[in-house]
Amino acid sequence: MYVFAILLISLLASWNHNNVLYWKNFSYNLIIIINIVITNLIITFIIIIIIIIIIITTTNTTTTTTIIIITTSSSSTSIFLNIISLSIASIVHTGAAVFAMATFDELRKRTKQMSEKVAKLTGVEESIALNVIMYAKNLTSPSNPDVIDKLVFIAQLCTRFGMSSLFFIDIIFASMKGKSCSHLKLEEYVRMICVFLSSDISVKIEYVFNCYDIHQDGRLDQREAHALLMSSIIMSSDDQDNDDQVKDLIDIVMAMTDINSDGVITLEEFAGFVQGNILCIELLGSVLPQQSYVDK
Ligand SMILES: [Ca+2]
Repeated sequence: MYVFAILLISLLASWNHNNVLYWKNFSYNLIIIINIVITNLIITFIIIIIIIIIIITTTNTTTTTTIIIITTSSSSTSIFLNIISLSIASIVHTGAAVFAMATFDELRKRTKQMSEKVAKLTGVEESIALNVIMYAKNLTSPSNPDVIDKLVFIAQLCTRFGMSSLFFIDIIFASMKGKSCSHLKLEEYVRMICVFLSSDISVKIEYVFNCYDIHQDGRLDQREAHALLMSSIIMSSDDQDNDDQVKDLIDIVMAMTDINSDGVITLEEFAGFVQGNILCIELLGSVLPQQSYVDK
């Protein structure tokens, strides 16, 4: 009964799962069951031998009967306990494996969904997105596998992508994580790297615009342009001189991009300008890595 019960549980666990690990689990349980059967056959054989020896060597009928009863009952108890313990071990193993496989399947499904989503958003191939996910997973901590720590993010952008301005790394981080979230999700980090790898210029334009949009209100105003330009230009020792230079630059930028002259730059205006002047994509500061770092 136990043997069939375990076989049935293992078979049910393996059913509908075209997964080699499920079948490994099933074969593992089969080995346990064969082990139970062989062990108990050997024990039964030994008991029969002992009983035959006792019958042959003992003349006293009462003593013989008593020894047979004691031997048989203790051996039966031992066999019974043996079956029970191995059965429980097998059932627990099957349950744990089924749970682990379910988690494994769920993880694989989530990774696949993420790679599909990111590939669609950034225009990179799904296999590239998948590789980036695998790379990014190495950067997370086991206690928080869906989050990229800010210090890791800074270190990655500095060492892996050759960015040196903490101000710009900070606005990239803020832009990728979004206003409402306190931490950067793995998916957002993956999306950022896929933007770096993407050859779709409109994806890059939207990314740059969102980084520049410090207030995250969908438009660039003169305060944002001022903050960005102050951090990008090489400063002279005279503060008044710097401020005048930045104001002049803002005037130039606004004249080029603010088509309806309402004092703010929308994504459409920014995209319209950059599409015609692709080298000016980072006109307010560097938020994309140099191509040599992306090609590595
Ligand atoms: Ca405008």
